[in-house]
Amino acid sequence: MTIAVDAERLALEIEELAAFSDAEPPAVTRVVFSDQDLRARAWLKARCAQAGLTIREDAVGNTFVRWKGLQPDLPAVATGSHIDAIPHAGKFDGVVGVLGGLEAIRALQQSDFRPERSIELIQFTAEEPTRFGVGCIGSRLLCGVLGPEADEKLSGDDGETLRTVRTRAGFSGGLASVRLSRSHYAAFVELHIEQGPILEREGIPIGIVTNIAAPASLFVIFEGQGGHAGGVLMPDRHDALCAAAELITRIESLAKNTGSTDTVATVGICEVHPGAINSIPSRVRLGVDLRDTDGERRDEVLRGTMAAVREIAQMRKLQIETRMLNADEPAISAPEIVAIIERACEQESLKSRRIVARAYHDSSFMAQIAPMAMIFIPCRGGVSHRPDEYAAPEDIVAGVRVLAHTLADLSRAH
Ligand code: HGY
Ligand code: MN
Ligand code: MN
Repeated sequence: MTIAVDAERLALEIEELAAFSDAEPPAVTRVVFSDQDLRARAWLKARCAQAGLTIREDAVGNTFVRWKGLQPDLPAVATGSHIDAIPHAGKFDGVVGVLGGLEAIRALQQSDFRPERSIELIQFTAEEPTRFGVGCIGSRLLCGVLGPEADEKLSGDDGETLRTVRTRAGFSGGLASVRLSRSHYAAFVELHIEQGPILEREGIPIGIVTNIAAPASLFVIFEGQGGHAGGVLMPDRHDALCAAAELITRIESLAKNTGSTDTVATVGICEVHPGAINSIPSRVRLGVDLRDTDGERRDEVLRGTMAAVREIAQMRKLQIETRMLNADEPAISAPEIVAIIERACEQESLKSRRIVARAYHDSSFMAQIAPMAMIFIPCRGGVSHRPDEYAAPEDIVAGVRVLAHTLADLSRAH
C-alpha cells in the first residue's frame, strides 16, 4: 500500500498551529480553554472538516474526528494527542500526534485503502497540568479515572472551577457523558516526540513504547512565622523557605537512591510569600512531581517525602500541609500493537527500538479502556517543554508513515 504523506502541508500546519500562542515565538504557550486554545481548536476543526471527516466534541472539549469505516458499527481504531502547551514550551509536544494523526488519515484516504473499522483522531483536553494542577483531564474523564466530581473538585490558582471554565469555553453537559466504555475502541495508538535523548543518540528514527512511567504530584505548603530580616535572630526563626529548601534536597536524595535511574523527582513550583528581600518567608508552596516506571518504587519516594515533611515540621516547629493531586499507575503497552508497529517499521525499512516513555501521555489513561501503544520520534537533544524543542521534518514524516500503516492494519476487522 503506497502511503503518500504531504510533508510540506504538514510542516505548514505545524507552523500555523504554533502561531496560536500567548508567548513570543519560538516559544509556544497555549493553556487549555484560553482564547488561543479556542482559536487553535477552531482552526484544527476546520482542517479536519476539509478532509471530509466528521467531528464531535464532548462535554469537556475532547474532540473526535472520525473517518467512517466500511463496518462503522465495529469498535473504531483511535489515535490522537493534545494541542495544549505549558508556558514557554515548544511547537511539537502533542501537536505531532494530532496533526500527524490527521495526516496519516489523509494519506490513507489518498491511497486505495478503505478501513473496515472507523479510524478516529482524538484531540484531548488539558493534557498539561498548567490550568488545573492535574494533567490528562480529558483522557482521565474518558476512561473514568476522574468522574463528574472533577467539575467542582478541579480549580485553577484563580479559584475558577473546571465547570466554570469549560462552560465559558462553550462545553456544557454533564461530565458523566464523557466516559467511554472499554469496548468503545479496538485500539489506541499515539504518535509523540520522545522528550528524551535516546533515539537521537542511537540514530534510530522510531521508538516503540513498551511502558509509560507513572506520575504522582502534590503541593506542599509551609506556614512559618515570618518577620523582619534584621530583627529576628537565627535561633528564633521559623523560616518557611529554609524548611522548603531542606525538603527539596531530601526529595532529590530519595529519588537518587532508589537503585534505579527510572525514578525521577522534580520540584517545579516554589512560591514564596511575602517575597520581600528583607522579610523572612512566612509561607511557601512547593509543587512536587515524582515518577517511575515502577509504581511501588515511586510510592517509596512518596512515603519518604511524607516522612521528611513530618521530621522537618517537628524540627523547625512550623506547620506543613501536603495536598495530593494525583498518583497514577504505570501504563503497559499491548504487545500485539507493539508487534504491529514493528511490522510497520519493517514495511518502511525503518530501524526501531523498544523504549520507555518517561513523560506521561493521554495514552497512560487510554490504556485503561483499550489496547494501547505509542510511536516515538526523536527530538533534538531530547529537549522538550522549551522553546527550542525541535523534531526534524523527515522524522515526523517517518512517524506518520508508521502510524498510517499501523492504523490501516488495526482497522481491518479480522
Ligand atoms: O508532564 C508530562 O509528562 C507531560 O508532558 N504532560
Ligand atoms: Mn508536555
Ligand atoms: Mn505531550
